[in-house]
Amino acid sequence: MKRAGCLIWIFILFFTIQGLTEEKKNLVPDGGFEEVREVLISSDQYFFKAIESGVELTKEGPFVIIPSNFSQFAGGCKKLKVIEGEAGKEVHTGKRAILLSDGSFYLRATSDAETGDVFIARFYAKGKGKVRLILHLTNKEGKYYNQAVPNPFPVETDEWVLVEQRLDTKDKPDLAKIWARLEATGEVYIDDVSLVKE
Ligand SMILES: [Ca+2]
Repeated sequence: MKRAGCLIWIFILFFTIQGLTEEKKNLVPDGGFEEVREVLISSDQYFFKAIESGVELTKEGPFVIIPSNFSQFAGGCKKLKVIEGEAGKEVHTGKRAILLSDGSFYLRATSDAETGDVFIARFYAKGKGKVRLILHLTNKEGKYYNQAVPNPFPVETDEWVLVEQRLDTKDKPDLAKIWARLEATGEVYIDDVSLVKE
């Protein structure tokens, strides 16, 4: 009996370790956009200025609703809206997704990296436009020096489709860190973003 119990524990341990090594960490926190940040517009210079410059955000009274994994805009942006709705319809899973239109923003998604690392971005999209996930690359001196940019993925559908993009850094010498941003032209709904190091 004692031996059988021991064997069971060995099996449990074996499969747990195997599970841990197979599951790769999603570098994007809250990739499903389920958590939001309510920002009081009048007391926040950053979003106050964004609205003044014409960015459309989701407003609720004196607040704007920002995805919790938002870091900063990258250049201009027409719309970044938090969408609420039914899974499989307005949103892919959960209760929320985003709508990104003619713009780009950085996610709170960074990682140490070295030249030759391959990153796989996966997310669901629908709408009409083009979408992609781009990596901002920082060298060993901590300076921005290049980007890993996949071809934009064309979206023209009311159904959620899986977008998968491979970002190879073999031709980017001196790489030390990556930082991810989403970019859309047209109007693209996005949900369930994951970025893993292959
Ligand atoms: Ca979601």
